[in-house]
Amino acid sequence: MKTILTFGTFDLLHVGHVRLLSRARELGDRLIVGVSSDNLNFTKKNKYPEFSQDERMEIISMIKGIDGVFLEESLELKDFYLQEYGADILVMGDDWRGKFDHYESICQVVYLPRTPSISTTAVIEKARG
Ligand code: C2G
Repeated sequence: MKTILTFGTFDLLHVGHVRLLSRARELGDRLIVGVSSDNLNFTKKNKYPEFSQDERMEIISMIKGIDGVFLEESLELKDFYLQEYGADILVMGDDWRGKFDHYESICQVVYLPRTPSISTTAVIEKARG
């Protein structure tokens, strides 16, 4: 049984997010997703997501192939989460390439290519007109 862990905000869920999750799921038998908390986002990006952490967790938990969802409250707790959920592979989008290599002492670390030309920011801008 191979467990995959990935992390993200997943605000205004779009096809880039679900493709990443689908490719992550194919690398193992079980996919657990750490959804970044509202406060973690504020710390990282100086703004709160459009959808609350409870809404984002509820949406992610309904996606086919997702076996568990938890709240990621700090970027520095990744080693704790990886051990807590028994991760065999940490999957991140390649915008984070190199940033999590030090977790290779705990599990394999894989960076997957992002889907080009789509982002939450682009969705917001498009909707605003
Ligand atoms: N993603 C993608 N293609 C896009 C947009 C996003 O593959 N066009 C991927 C990202 O690379 C990431 C996941 O979808 O793996 C979630 O993206 P974000 O919500 O932007 O996640 P982020 O804010 O980078 O949070 O602990 C790390 C953070 O929680 C990551």
